[in-house]
Amino acid sequence: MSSQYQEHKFAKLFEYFDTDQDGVINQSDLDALAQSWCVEFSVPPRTPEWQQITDRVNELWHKLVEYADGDDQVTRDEWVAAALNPQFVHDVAIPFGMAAFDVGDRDHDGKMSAEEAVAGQIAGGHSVEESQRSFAAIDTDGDGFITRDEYRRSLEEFYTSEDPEAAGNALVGRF
Ligand SMILES: [Ca+2]
Ligand SMILES: [Ca+2]
Ligand SMILES: [Ca+2]
Repeated sequence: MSSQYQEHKFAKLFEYFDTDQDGVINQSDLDALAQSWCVEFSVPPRTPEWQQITDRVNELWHKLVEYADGDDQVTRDEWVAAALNPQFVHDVAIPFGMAAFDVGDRDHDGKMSAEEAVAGQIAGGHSVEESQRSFAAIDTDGDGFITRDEYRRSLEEFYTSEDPEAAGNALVGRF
């Protein structure tokens, strides 16, 4: 079952992964994504953190290929089908989202401050306004930090909720 709303939402995330915007995700798109994270967060090449980011992104790529038709590119339809698959969401998408959270948690205190979150979102191509809006939605208890639990819940909502007002659906901004 899928709704047009969910397909729109996943299509927006597809654009994020398709870094060269040629309409398919290749390994080179994800390499470029890892690279842009490292630049944004000033992670020097060949450090343990750099290795971790590279490994997680490679893992995402191999899993995506497994869930798609196994060739060396993932189309928008293949991506949307994967995102609608609860097993993919549980085994691949949520762990990857949590790895991204840990990269963005620059001071490693297990929480995302507004400053950390907005930096990460701008790296993802969002405007400051969009980023602040999604921060406020995901920080459900309004204490000024997004905890790992709040983030995990918002990821789960993002992949499963068809309610445009659900906090998790603020993750990719407006669409
Ligand atoms: Ca591409
Ligand atoms: Ca932090
Ligand atoms: Ca909070």
